[in-house]
Amino acid sequence: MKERIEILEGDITKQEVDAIVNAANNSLLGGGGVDGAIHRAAGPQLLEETRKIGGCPTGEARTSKGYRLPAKWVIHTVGPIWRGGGKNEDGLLASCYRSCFEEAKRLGVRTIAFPSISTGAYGFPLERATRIALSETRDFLAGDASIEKVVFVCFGQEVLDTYREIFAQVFR
Ligand code: AR6
Repeated sequence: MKERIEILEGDITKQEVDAIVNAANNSLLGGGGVDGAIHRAAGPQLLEETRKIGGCPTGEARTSKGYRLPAKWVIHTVGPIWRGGGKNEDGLLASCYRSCFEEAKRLGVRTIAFPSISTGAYGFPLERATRIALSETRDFLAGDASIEKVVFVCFGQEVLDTYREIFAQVFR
């Protein structure tokens, strides 16, 4: 199963995969961070489509086309804002990953790339978020044969180092 996971440093908008995941907000109308980068790279048609979708609750996912991106699909998910850990942040973040995998399966996606959801503007502690990302992925892949590759696109060295370290623990 390990072989179906790739961890790399880079820009998610450049990934040649079937679907990329966006760390969006409840409005789905764009923002900063990876959301801003995805909207810029996809072009204005993405916003036209997400406006029609009309928002997304925290912990869920909604799909649009990728427009000018190499990826065919963008799966928009809304991670929790970190409020100290007592507001079900862990459960909501796990739900984001599960919802994205369900969307991917429904769409027949074989390759999917994730950013580090909630760990930028939303302030979720990086190690804790990474453990959730990788264990949800392990649990999903254990029961699924349709997804061939899951790529974790790490923005910067700290994120890359953290993913490598937690990967070694989760896939021991
Ligand atoms: N490719 C991959 N990862 C990236 C990229 C990129 N091009 N750009 C940034 N990251 P954030 P959040 C990393 O803040 O915490 C937006 O305004 C970034 O370094 O993008 O879920 C939305 O509209 C970090 O590691 O998402 C929401 O309002 C990770 O992506 C809010 O931010 C997530 O950081 C969502 O906050």
